[in-house]
Amino acid sequence: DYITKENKQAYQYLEKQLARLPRNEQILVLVVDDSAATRHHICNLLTRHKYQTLEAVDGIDALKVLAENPSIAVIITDNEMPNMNGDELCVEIRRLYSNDEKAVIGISAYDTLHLSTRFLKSGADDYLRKPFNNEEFYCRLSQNVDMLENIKTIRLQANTDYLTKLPNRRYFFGEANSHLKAAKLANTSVSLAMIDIDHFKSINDNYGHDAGDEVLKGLSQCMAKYFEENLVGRFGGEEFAVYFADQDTNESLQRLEKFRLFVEKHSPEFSKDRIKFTLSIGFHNGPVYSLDELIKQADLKLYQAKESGRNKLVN
Ligand code: GH3
Ligand code: MG
Ligand code: MG
Ligand code: MG
Ligand code: MG
Repeated sequence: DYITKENKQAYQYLEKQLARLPRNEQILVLVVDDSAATRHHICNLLTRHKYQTLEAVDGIDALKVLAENPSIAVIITDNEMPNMNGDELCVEIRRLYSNDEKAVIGISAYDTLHLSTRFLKSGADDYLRKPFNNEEFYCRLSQNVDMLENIKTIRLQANTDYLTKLPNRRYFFGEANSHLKAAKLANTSVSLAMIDIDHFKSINDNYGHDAGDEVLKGLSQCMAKYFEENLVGRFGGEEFAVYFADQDTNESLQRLEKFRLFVEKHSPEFSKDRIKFTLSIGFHNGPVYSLDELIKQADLKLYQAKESGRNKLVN
C-alpha cells in the first residue's frame, strides 16, 4: 500500500484546492460528445468538482444549447461526431462568441492528423487527448476558467472609475459612440447632459480632500440610481455626463431638473460632514452630431449655467 497517511492528506488537500467549491458551482460547462458514455464520464468528473453541466450530442445540438444558455462559460468538445466535427464546431463558436466570453477545450482519442493543432487553429483554447489524466483535466479546466475570470476583472476595472465606481470616460465614449452610430443610421436625435458640482474646490479647501471624495461617491451613487436607464459616466474630477438614448427630450429635461433639485435639498446626506452643495447642468439635444460635437454643445450650456449664477439647468 504505497499511499501513506501524509500522501493521502496531501492528496485530499490537492483535491480541495482543485475543487474551489464556491467558484465552481457558478461555472456552467457544456459537454459535447456523440457518445453517451463519454458525456456521462466527463460530466461525472465535472460534478465531482461541483461544476454545473449541460450536454449536447453533436455540434448542431451544441449551438442550440449555447443559444439557449448564455451563461455557459466553457465548452468541452469531442472531435469525431456526426454532422459537424469538433474543429468545425470551434469555428462556428468563435464566429458567435469571443475567447473572452467562452473557453473551448477539445478532446479526442485520435491525433493522427495533427488534431490538436486543428483544434487550436479553429479557435479552441486548449486540447486534451483521451485517455487523459483526471488531474490534468481539472488543471486545464481550472486554468481556462481563471483566464475568463481575469479577463472579466480586467475589463471591469478598465471601464470603471476607481473612486466612484461609475463607468469611466473610456467606457462612456465607447458606448455613446456606438449608440450614436446607430442613431445616425436611424436618423434619430440624441441628448447629452454635462453635470458639474458648483464650487467643489471650496469643499476640498474647507473640509479636506477625503470629504470631497465622499461627496463625489455619494453623488455618484445617487446619479447611478437616478439615471439607471441612461448611460452615466465620470468625465473628470467633479464633472459627470449622462447620455440619453431614445428618450423623449422633455422627459430627459424633467429628470435632470428633478435630480438638480434633489441634490440641492439632500446633498448633506451624502457626507458625514453634511456638506451642502449644488449642481450646474448643461444639456444639448440635436439631430446626430459627432459625440465630440454633442459634448462641446452641452459644455457651452454648462458654461452658461455657471456664468448665470450656477445651481441651474441650461438647455
Ligand atoms: P465651478 O463652480 O466653476 O465648477 O468651480 P469648482 O471649484 O467646482 O471647479 P474647479 O474646476 O475650479 O475645481 C475642481 C476641483 O476638483 C479641483 C480639484 O482639486 C478637485 N478634484 C478633482 N478630482 C478630485 C477628486 O477625485 N477628489 C477630490 N476630493 N477633489 C477632486
Ligand atoms: Mg465521437
Ligand atoms: Mg465644478
Ligand atoms: Mg471649473
Ligand atoms: Mg469642473
